[in-house]
Amino acid sequence: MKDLVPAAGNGLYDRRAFLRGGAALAAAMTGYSVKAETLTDPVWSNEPGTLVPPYGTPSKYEKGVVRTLSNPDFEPRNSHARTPHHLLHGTVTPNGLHFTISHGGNAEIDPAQHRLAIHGLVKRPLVFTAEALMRYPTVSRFTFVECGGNSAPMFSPEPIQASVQALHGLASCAEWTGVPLSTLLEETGIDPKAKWVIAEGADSQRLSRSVPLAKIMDDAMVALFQNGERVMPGQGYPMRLLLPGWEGNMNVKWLRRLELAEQPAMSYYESRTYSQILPNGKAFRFYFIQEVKSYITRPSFGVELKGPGFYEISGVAYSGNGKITKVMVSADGGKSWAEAALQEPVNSKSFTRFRAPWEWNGGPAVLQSRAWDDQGNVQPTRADFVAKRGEAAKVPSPLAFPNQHFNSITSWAIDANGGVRHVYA
Ligand SMILES: Nc1nc2c(c(=O)[nH]1)N[C@H]1C(S)=C(S)[C@@H](COP(=O)(O)O)O[C@H]1N2
Ligand SMILES: [Mo]
Repeated sequence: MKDLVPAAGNGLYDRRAFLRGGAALAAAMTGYSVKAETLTDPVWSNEPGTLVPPYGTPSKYEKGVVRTLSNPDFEPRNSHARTPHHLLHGTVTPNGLHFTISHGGNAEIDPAQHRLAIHGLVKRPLVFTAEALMRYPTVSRFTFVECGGNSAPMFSPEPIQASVQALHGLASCAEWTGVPLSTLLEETGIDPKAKWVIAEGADSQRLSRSVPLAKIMDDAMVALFQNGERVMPGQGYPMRLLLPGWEGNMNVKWLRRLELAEQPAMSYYESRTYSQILPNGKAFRFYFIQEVKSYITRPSFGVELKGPGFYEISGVAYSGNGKITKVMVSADGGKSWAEAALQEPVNSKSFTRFRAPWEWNGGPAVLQSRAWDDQGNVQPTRADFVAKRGEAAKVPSPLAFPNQHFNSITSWAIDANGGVRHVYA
């Protein structure tokens, strides 16, 4: 096993073991295949298969891979669904498992009736149908959407024993295709007085948020497609505003109106729900960016170890500021760190999959990940984060956020049986 070079304490190997591949990893993996036995034909090899449906769904054996719902009885109120990160892999969230927050339920929109108006401080106000938008040049890009309230359970003074889905399930990543807003605003023309764009949805909430014009011109799009198919009802069918890397709430779904204005609207969601009241009584408004974050998805709570030996530690990292440049992984609660391998391509403002080779010796271990982005940001340690932003039970600092924009480290403690507990380390 000479190619397996230790990179940090408690069994972490150099990530280049994955690149060297072959011999070293094969040696480390010995013993994980099933025992040699006579291979027989199972029943499915002797019968015709089932018919191919027009729209495919996952295997019936994957029934457990579903979102968790905040409103399982479908009462007439808001409704949230969380992505099962611990049961997924790679970097793309399947459409049926994309997290969803719909404050007034999903609007059911007939695309032929839907209109998007662009007006206010423009030279020519315009109204578009979905069909008209399809005639414009489109762009595709991967990006994550994350609710500002994602990871809120991490503010608890005691670590909550729950899966990555429960802790961090309000973030997902997809390939979005649509029309850049800069294209549409070139056509409407922009009055030089315009500084903000107020976006409004067609749902019963008429959710509206104010977005700086500079962001709209930079990389905002009216998204029409999600992972190749039309945007899902829960993601805003037939069209949504997509603001890569910015707070989920601003990505207005069922988008029907964009008004260019000199001032922000101070709408309900920007001045109340998604404004944090600080201990000094002031509101922290317009917290736009979802900052650099990462978490290990396997092993994790509910994804346990089956005996000592070799494991791939794996998780997702992302930053609303740009690309992930580095992820470090620890197996000893942050005493020592090894650099993880990043799966190419690493896309800006997108999920990035990281992996680290690890040999569990059966003893105590605390697994952590920590991410860096290309704008020089680093994911804060829990101690730093709590000192700056507070923790529900502690006397908070003047910058304390009661329950939003948590981006510190998640720690998984492995017990002697391979069980995984959520700890603060
Ligand atoms: N019109 C409208 N847009 C909306 C919402 C909504 O309820 N109505 N929810 C917002 C919130 S709080 C978030 S976090 C994101 C979630 O996007 P998703 O449901 O597509 O994951 O959509 C935002 N856009
Ligand atoms: Mo949200």
